[in-house]
Amino acid sequence: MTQSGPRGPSWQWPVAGVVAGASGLATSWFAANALHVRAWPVVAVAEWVIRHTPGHVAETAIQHLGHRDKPVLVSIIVALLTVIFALLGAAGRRHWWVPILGFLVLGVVGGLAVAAERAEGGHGQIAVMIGLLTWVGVFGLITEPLRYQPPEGRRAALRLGLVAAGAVVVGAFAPYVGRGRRAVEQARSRLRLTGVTPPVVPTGADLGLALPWATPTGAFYRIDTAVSPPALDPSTWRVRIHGMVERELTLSLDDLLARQRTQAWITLNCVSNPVGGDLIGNAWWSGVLLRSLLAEAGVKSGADAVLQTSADGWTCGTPLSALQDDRNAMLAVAMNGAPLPINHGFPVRTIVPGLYGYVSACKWVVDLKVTTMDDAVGYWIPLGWAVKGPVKLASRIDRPASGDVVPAGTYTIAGVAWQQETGIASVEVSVDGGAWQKATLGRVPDDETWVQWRIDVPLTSGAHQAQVRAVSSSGEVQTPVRRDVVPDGATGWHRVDFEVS
Ligand SMILES: Nc1nc2c(c(=O)[nH]1)N[C@H]1C(S)=C(S)[C@@H](COP(=O)(O)O)O[C@H]1N2
Ligand SMILES: [Mo]
Repeated sequence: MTQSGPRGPSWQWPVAGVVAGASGLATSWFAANALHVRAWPVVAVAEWVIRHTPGHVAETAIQHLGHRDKPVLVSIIVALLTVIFALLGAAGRRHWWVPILGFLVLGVVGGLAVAAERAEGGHGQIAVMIGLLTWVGVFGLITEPLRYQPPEGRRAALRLGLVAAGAVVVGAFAPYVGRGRRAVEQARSRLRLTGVTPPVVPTGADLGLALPWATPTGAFYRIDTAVSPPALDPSTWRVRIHGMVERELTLSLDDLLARQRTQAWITLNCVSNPVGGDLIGNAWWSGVLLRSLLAEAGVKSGADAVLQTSADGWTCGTPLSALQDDRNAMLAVAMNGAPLPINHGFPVRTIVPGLYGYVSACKWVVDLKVTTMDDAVGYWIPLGWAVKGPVKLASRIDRPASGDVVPAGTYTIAGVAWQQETGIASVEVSVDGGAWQKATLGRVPDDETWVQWRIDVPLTSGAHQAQVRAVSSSGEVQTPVRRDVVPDGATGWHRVDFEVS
């Protein structure tokens, strides 16, 4: 096909570039899932960007995006790539080699980012290669009819359509082919955890008015940086306890299950939870106390922190004191009486009452290094979050919600309050800026969970507002000062505005 001058309808070339590009992204995404490597090249690039973003830029971004910075960044990269693909495709109309060179350069960038990933073997490069081959192959295939003299525009359009549909199907099915994930789901459903009992809600804890006191697993919030969560085989999972210890321990799941079990209701919340937000949940956790595992390993003097690492390379630094005092800090194997769901850290995660998740609740935990606070710098710290993350005193109105219309007469306002490890002494509600009135509290087993509260108030028709504040068992009154979630958790009173008919 020697010829000169532009070929084919001009609009088909950029479209061919985008379709070929999307196909390559889809096959590499598929390959990454099937090979059970976490670092899809686009994710690897996103993580590289996050690691190399100057602190203040990252801070501003996270202030706006909270802990969801990575999905947003991945979307931005995919959008940028789409533009590049279109440009490359358009350039291919005159110079066949430009898109090939462009795809090669993008492939090298992806390959380098994958190589820079911690905790990834050479498998990641296979996904890059498959994506690159798809780009070049698909671009050649769908532009081939355009190279004829005269161009066969209709045949080209047909190929475009078929390939685009194929790419969508491949991309959509990718998360399900993960041979790793499927096998692990099966292993998870076969797992029988002795000594794990189903949750029984303590009498008087659930006032039955708003959200349940015990959060169902399916409704439990999920926060992590994993675009595809690690699928770990429970039979090969190990956790290593090392660093400043007398005896290094490497424990399998069976080793862990052979030890004494502890079970507790514990409320977990995220430092990114805004006032009135729902990044909080209460579950029945079963596992092994960390203080007994640390005692077994023998912590050396001078240590004051544990650097926890998950199978996907995420890290957090936890003060040793929180893992050694009398709270139920544990390596958890079960949530609400069943093995942990993959998304919540299967097969083993850490749960530490009283600390926000970002400094304590390591999912898919594989490594616990006993060390000092200077050394235990976790994932979120260089991105502008505080080194220590004790849970702040907080409360929320769940009933009514802002915008609700409720009937006139006596109405029950209800919600939750929490400060795990410290406990809630009382909760007060103010309607329309009036005096603070004491609410009735639900009963709780101990200080490690949230507390439900309720109060009956007379309401006349019109617009109303209600505010809530909690008083902790140590006498602290919840501050009205509004602070954002960065760097160590939001403060301020939750307020709802509603209508009485
Ligand atoms: N491996 C890993 N563990 C992690 C995180 C993460 O990004 N990766 N996020 C932490 C944060 S910020 C919170 S709030 C909790 C959330 O746990 P959940 O998703 O089970 O609710 O997990 C923590 N553990
Ligand atoms: Mo979090």
